[in-house]
Amino acid sequence: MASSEEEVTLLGVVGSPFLHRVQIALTLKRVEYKYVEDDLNNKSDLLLKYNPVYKMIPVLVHNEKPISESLVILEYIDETWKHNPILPSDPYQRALARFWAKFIDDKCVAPAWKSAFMADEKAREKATEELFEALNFLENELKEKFFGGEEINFVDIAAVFIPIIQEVAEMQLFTSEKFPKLFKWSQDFYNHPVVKENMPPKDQLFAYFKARAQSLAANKK
Ligand SMILES: N[C@@H](CCC(=O)N[C@@H](CS)C(=O)NCC(=O)O)C(=O)O
Repeated sequence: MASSEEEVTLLGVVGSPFLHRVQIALTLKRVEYKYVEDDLNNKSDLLLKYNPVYKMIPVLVHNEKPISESLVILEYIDETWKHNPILPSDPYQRALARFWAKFIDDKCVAPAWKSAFMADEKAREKATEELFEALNFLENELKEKFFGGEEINFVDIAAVFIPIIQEVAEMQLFTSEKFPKLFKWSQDFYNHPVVKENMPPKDQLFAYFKARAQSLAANKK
């Protein structure tokens, strides 16, 4: 638990998988925090002040000190509130967890988004090809119920956008025939009580993705 002298504030936009990563970690650690919803079409002064470099949510503000970038925030949370660890204690296993979380950001996030929401069919097919190539690695990495073993860890939390997009996209990202282990993981992870507690209702998730897709398409014109 965060002590009563600690002030923890989280800036976000409900529906953003990057925000939900941080919320899942805070819930796992049972850290109480104040949530502040931002508006990406009209960013708050607070967001611009706390993340002037990327101007992106999520931002965690701990006792007035801002931290940005969801994976960096997860590591900060794990080092600050040490109970219920989300990174393994063994240095090699920690390095591997960081490797796969970075791989998810570098190789899976953009193709998954494009494969689910791009209007152009050719671009969508290309993205799906890239995504499947990347997901194949994750499928082979899944040896137990979760990437973290019997409990969810850093890599599971990083991969939260997979079940989210499976949930909201008209066409699922992939089937159980294509990636059986990942498919089961996606369902188990989404139904984990801590994850469930932090997931907005489907219509709210859907509204977020629809608005983001429209705003990204408008910015490209
Ligand atoms: N690498 C960042 C990505 C965060 C991100 O993409 N945030 C989006 C919302 S999902 C955002 O704030 N976008 C603001 C903008 O595009 O202007 C992280 O892991 O925190």
